[in-house]
Amino acid sequence: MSYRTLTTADVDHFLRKGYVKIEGAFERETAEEWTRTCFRRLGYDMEDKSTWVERRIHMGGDHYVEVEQFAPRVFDAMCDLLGEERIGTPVRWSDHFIVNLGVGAEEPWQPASPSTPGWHKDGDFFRHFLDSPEQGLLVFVNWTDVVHQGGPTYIATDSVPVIAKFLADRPEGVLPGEFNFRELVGQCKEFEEATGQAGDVYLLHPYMLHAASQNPLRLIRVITNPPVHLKEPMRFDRENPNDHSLVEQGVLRAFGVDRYEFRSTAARERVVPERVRRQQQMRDEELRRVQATS
Ligand SMILES: O=C(O)CCC(=O)C(=O)O
Ligand SMILES: [Fe+2]
Repeated sequence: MSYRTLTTADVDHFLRKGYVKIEGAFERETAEEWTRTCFRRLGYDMEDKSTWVERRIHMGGDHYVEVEQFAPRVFDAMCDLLGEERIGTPVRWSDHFIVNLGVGAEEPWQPASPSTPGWHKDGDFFRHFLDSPEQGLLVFVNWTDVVHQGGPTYIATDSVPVIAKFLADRPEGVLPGEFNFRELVGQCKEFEEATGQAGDVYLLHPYMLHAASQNPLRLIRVITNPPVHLKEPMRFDRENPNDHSLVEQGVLRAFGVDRYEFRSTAARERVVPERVRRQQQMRDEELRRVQATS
């Protein structure tokens, strides 16, 4: 198998640990520009913590870039993981920033463990099946440096087999609110911190369990998590097992087989999360603020 950008070691790491990290995917200056815009939108001063009203902010957004132009190596890696012809278009990133300015700074710092609050699999907008096309990859884009004790997202790097088995046992699908994430992460033993520099990008298996972490250093931590979606549901029973994408192979590996037949027994379903309504409201407030200062 030949890949555009991933090395054999990257592929092996993705299959074992469920993610690859692409370092220096875009310029630090660009990341800094986006972060400055983020703060202007919030109405916060980057240099003055007393202006940071909220510690954790999930912003809406309306500025989009094409990943193929913005971060070509990441686009190539996405193609390596999924197959270019299977990726839903457009493949874009936006300024839907997820900001951590000091979550849990007053409490004693806790390393990643099953008792970390907030473990989840992304995808609050659809009924989840083993083969769901809505989330082909989980992505973390670093717009700032992200360091230990500065709010790196915690990841459970042995969660892919746990989620694979959970979803395989539920052909009727699982609504976002129906996962028992505490019980699921309780089966995991390997935890890492998704640290990195501004301009680094993580591409993760869509089943990867992850959780926000504390930021006792009160550093500015800005990321986005734009999903990549697929044109068609995943398949685990392709005629030629070599045609399975690396994401599909990650699932097959969990079952210890070359092929697996999955048939959903309920219709795919979209869910409108409360988050979307909240983000629209926040966006309206930002626009008022930005207009008032320009
Ligand atoms: O803020 C973080 O570190 C994680 C955020 C996250 O996972 C999410 O918003 O889905
Ligand atoms: Fe998430």
